[in-house]
Formats: sequence, C-alpha cells, structure tokens
Amino acid sequence: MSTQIAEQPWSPSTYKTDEHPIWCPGCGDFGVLDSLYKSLAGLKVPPKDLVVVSGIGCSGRTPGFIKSYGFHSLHGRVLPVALGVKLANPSLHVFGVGGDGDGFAIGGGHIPHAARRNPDMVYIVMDNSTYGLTKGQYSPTSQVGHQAGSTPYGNIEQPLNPLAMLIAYGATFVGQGYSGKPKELTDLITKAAEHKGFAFLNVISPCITFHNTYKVIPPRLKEMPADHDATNRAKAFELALQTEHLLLGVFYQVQQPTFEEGVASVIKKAQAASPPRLEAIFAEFS
Ligand SMILES: Cc1ncc(C[n+]2csc(CCOP(=O)(O)OP(=O)(O)O)c2C)c(N)n1
Ligand code: SF4
Ligand SMILES: [Mg+2]
Repeated sequence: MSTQIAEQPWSPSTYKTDEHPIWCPGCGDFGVLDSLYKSLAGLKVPPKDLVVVSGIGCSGRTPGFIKSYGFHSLHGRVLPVALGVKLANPSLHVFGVGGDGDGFAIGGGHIPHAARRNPDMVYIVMDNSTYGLTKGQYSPTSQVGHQAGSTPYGNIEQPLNPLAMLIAYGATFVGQGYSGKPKELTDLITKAAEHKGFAFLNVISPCITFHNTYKVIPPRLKEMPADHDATNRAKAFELALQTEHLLLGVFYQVQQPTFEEGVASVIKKAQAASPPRLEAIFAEFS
C-alpha cells in the first residue's frame, strides 16, 4: 500500500488505507470498520504488528481498508488462516473478520476447534443474516420465513444462535455488538482485543441492499444487564438463548491457557527430550 504509516499520536486515520470501501452507502460494515479503527487507535496497535484475516463476502473486503498486514483468504477459512498466522508469530495482534455465511455456513466446521484451542485473537462476524456479496441468499442466521431469491416461499430452517454456539464450544470471550452503536461497539472491540484468548464478537451489521433490518433491529436492542456475571457460563447461556431482546455487551469471559502457550510448552519439552525427538524427526524426513 502506498500510504505512509502515520506517526503517533495514534488516531483512527493511522489505520486508514488509500482504498475506499466499495460497500453500498448505508451498509452496516462501515460502522464496524469505523469502530475497529477507533479501537485500534485506542489500543495503540502498531500497523506493522497487526494482521487482519478475512474470508469471502462483502465483509471479507475489510483487510483492504486497514493499514496492517492483511489476508483476504478463501470463503470460510478465516479461522485456520488466522490461527496459522498467530502460531507462526505469537507476538502479532491477529483479527479475523468475515460474514455470517462465511463463518457459520461454509466455515462453521472451524469454529469449535478455534474456540476450544483458545488462540489469542479476535474474531468479528459481521452478521447481516444474508449473503450480501452474492446478492442476498438466506444465511444460517436468517429467521424462519425470511424471503429471498433462494427462499421465495420463505426460509424453513431454524436460525443458528452464534452466541450460544460459541459459549457451548468453549470460546473464552463471547460478545455482541451493533454497527449502529459506534461508541459501544468500539468499547466492545477493545475489550475483546484486551482479552487473552479467543474472543468472538457477533456484530449485527445490516445489509441495506438485500436485507434491510434498520427498522426492526433497533427496537430489539438492549444493553447487557449491569449485574450480569460474565464468568457464569450457565447464565451466559440463558442470556444467549432468550429471544425477547438482542443483548449487547459481554456474555461470557473466562481466562484459560492459550493455544500458543500450549504449543510453546510442547516444543520446549520436545527440545529437551533425550534423545532429542525433534532432531530425530527432522533427520528422518530430511
Ligand atoms: C467455495 C466458495 N463457495 C461459494 C462462494 C460464493 N460466495 C462468495 S461470498 C458468499 C457468501 C457471503 O455471505 P457472508 O459470508 O454472510 O458475507 P456478506 O457478503 O454478507 O458480508 C458466497 C456463498 C465462494 N466465493 N467460494
Ligand atoms: S450488498 Fe449488503 S453487505 Fe454488501 S456492501 Fe451492500 S449493503 Fe453491505
Ligand atoms: Mg452476511
């Protein structure tokens, strides 16, 4: 990218590239990107230490708009690519971003394994309950009855619950935000980035062109109850499963060893083993 890395003080524009988003005017993804810029600036993450990995979709274009290392990978492959980056260099700040189709349909099989391994990274799903890029087919988070080109008589499938799914699979940080609440979303992204472990954020981000939910979402939004104990997994489940409100905030957060820490300790043990196991393996295959 041709832009120079801005000097401190850090500001959202530190992270803007010369590339202007080609999203439709009014797309929720603009709000997510702005909050991400603000959060990165607040955290003072050096662009050289930042890697943004995406899958395919409108949301998948995000790395192109962030001054950092970026990888616009394959459809549904945000998590394995991001995990590989983190393992190769654990000092990097790794953010995975993508859509509900990318993450929960084709990429759904990677979620349990990323969650249970607990790599120290943030995964943001921009959830618009549709396949925006491919012109509005129904997605795993579309409601029953949702009418689209691919479901002209209404969707017959129950929607997947991303929050309950991630809590169930053992993610150590699970939260939900809304693209139209930039301050709250910035704070939430900051909390997710500060969490040591796998932090999942479901960000409701309307697709104004193919599934315009700007009128139906806001009346259903509610802040997380102030007295919610985010270390209480059963309570987090209960809140994730209720359907009256779309709760915003941190549902669940606990501390557990990260994948990188585990891998580093295994490498150390293997290096210390007598006879040296790693050398023996390398010798066998060289
Ligand atoms: C292997 C593969 N299958 C299908 C596609 C077509 N495809 C591209 S993006 C997409 C879905 C996008 O929806 P989502 O992930 O929700 O992202 P959004 O565009 O809504 O941000 C599909 C099916 C593809 N690119 N690659
Ligand atoms: S099609 Fe939808 S998700 Fe894609 S850029 Fe336009 S509004 Fe956003
Ligand atoms: Mg989508």
